[in-house]
Amino acid sequence: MAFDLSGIWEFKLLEPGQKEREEQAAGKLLKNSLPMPVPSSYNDIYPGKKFADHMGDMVYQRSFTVTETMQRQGRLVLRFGGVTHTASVYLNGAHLGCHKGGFLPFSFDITESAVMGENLLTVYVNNVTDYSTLPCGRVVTEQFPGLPEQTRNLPNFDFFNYSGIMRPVWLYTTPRYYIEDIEVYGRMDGSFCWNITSAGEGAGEAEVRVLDAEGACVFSGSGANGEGRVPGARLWSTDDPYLYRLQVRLPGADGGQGDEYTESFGFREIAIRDCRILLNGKPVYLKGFGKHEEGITRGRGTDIALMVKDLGLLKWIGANSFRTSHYPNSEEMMRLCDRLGILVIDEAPAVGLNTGFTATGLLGGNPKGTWETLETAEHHRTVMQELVKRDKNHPCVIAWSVANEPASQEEGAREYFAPLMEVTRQNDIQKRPVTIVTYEGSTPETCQVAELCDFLMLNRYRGWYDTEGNLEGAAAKLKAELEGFHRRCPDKPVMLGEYGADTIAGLHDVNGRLFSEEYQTAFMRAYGEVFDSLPYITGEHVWVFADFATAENIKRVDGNKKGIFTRDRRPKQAAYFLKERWSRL
Ligand code: GCB
Repeated sequence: MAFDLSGIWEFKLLEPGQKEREEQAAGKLLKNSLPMPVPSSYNDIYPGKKFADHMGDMVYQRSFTVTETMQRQGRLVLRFGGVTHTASVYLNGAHLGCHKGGFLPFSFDITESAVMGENLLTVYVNNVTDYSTLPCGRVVTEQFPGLPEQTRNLPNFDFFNYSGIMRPVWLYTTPRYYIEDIEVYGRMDGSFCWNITSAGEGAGEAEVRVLDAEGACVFSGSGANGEGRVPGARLWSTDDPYLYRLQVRLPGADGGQGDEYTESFGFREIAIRDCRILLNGKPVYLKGFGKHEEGITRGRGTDIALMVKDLGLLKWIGANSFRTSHYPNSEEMMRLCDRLGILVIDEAPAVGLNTGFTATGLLGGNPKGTWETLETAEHHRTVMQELVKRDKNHPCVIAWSVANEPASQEEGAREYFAPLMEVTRQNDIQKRPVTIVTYEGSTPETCQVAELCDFLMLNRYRGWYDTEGNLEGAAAKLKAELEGFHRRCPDKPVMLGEYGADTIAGLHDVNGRLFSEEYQTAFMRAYGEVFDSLPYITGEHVWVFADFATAENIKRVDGNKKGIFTRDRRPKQAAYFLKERWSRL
């Protein structure tokens, strides 16, 4: 049985130090609370800058009912899809545990702590980003004449620090002997392997069946792990995203109720050969975007209508892929991409790992060496494990991105990333390609991590942050850099992870100047011509799918405007250029 705890929860922002006092009363009803939708980012729900930009703790609360029927099932589990960035969870005043990392799921077995009847769930959330969190940020204290000290949390990244209970919360039951995890990998020749982790009181063997899309059984076997074959398996691809389902049944202990779970998967292989990414043995050229998971009102809160719409627009424009920049997207999104045949580069929330810059680019960074300063290594390792664990079975996931734009040119970058690349590969039975998305400061001469990557994903803004307005010069610079990386890593595919220009929808200019729709189109054309002239370029991801909210700063007019679509998903002129280009490629 599963119960969706989405809905209106009680909510309150907390002042520094207040959480510690309030936690003593985690079993009591909140006083002076506001209604708050879950899932949603809390920030844009009520007016007030203090509210939206609140730094620190907040508390969410709701109750739910446990019935005798639910208790009879065996176990009760509470599952959170994502709470940004840390959560501390209480049930009926008892502490269940904490989770750090805002974009990956976690759960608690509440069989013992839940009571029959009404239960009170209280969740303390903290949204601070610093040098120990992913993404990274900085807490700065400032003094102004005659005023008390002010503290602000500056993001080290260029997107609004939306937070709260942003993904669905579920209450579900399992029997006492239950399926904890399923891993399944289908290959091109119709062979597949499975690994089932069971837990709890029981010892029976799992029964395994593979069902095709019509529900016909095409394989049956048994055991916690094994190998099978589906003769003539229909491959999963972008044109024909055919999904099979692995149905797992675990017998009940002592004749009791058994557990059952059905996991979708596809038969498909990803490989890299001769500067190409191969899908089912054939080169695939990646066309698409870096994409934020966000929109008006609910921020980064799960919005299934927006997800379906976005993927519809992605198909409309002729794209076949996107990167979940700069954090894992929701599970609902991954399932949709499986179903629609969209290729995903699945990125960890590791952005801002560079003490030399801040998102505003104005306040100056911390001049100390990044890799001596950051305290993220252990957490980053856990995040990579959690990410692969969550997304391992999705055929849509073709690669992992361990970080976006770290200080990869600084001494210490190789030592920081080598074990993370290793742990990612070790945890993935599919051995998907792994990359680190790098920035302009990390050149063919200075980059410390290129050799660690299976393919190179480069973010470049020639013609925007430098050489602005001069697309001829920008293209020449871009080409020289790409050639430099190819000389350094002649066997690795190279793709653009980001390139783009801020564009105000509706601003037209006969001379195609900066910020106009004409400039964005010309920018895309100039970059496209460079890619077309270099045979080892294996993909182009434009920055960015749609305009999005950022922290307030004078480089951003109401957010980042590099979208090919506006924030309300209307196409800018460049969308038609890309649609035409991508339909040809
Ligand atoms: C980047 C970042 C991305 C920014 C983008 C920009 O390099 O990876 O997060 O939003 O540039 O528009 O400046």
